[in-house]
Amino acid sequence: MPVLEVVLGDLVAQRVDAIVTAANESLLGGGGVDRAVHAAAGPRLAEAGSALAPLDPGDAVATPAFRLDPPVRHVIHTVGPVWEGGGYDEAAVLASCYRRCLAVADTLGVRSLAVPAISTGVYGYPPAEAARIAVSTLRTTRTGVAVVRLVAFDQGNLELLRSELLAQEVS
Ligand code: AR6
Repeated sequence: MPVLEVVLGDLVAQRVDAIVTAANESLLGGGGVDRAVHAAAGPRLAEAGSALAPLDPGDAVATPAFRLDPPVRHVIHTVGPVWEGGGYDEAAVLASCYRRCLAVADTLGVRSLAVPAISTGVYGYPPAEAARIAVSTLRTTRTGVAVVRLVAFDQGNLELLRSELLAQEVS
């Protein structure tokens, strides 16, 4: 089980072995965090991603990190669920994203991984519920990844993730 950390900041600035991007099925890049990751990694990221597309919601795949600064060596692309009210298995798909990211990270020998709050931007997932799923899934999944850093991009997500971490640690 990994140690979980929560920080406020830019995913692309994290000094870890691999970062997770919240992609769409084309893996060609898009808005939000995916835009920042593709901008930093350069155009070969979209080339490598599109060769692996389409990627189903809930799944994850890895590419090299291209122009991202070391120590980041891999980008793990995952496709979160689009929030449609909660009746379309969104929670299971979101949990699957986090589990699959860890499984892919394991195949690469990744020890430190930074993840954004998948689906809480363009895809509209309610952030409190998304934070609960992120923390509960990551803290209970068996993995060789030693540290997972949850990167919040705004104060609201930071507080939600922190309180989930506290609540679930004592439960
Ligand atoms: N670092 C960390 N977190 C960030 C950053 C950043 N640089 N930028 C945004 N966030 P989103 P989604 C946060 O929309 O909801 C794209 O077009 C953001 O505040 O990036 O899964 C893809 O190509 C939010 O909390 O991803 C897909 O089409 C979180 O990252 C679609 O958006 C996720 O927001 C995926 O939507």
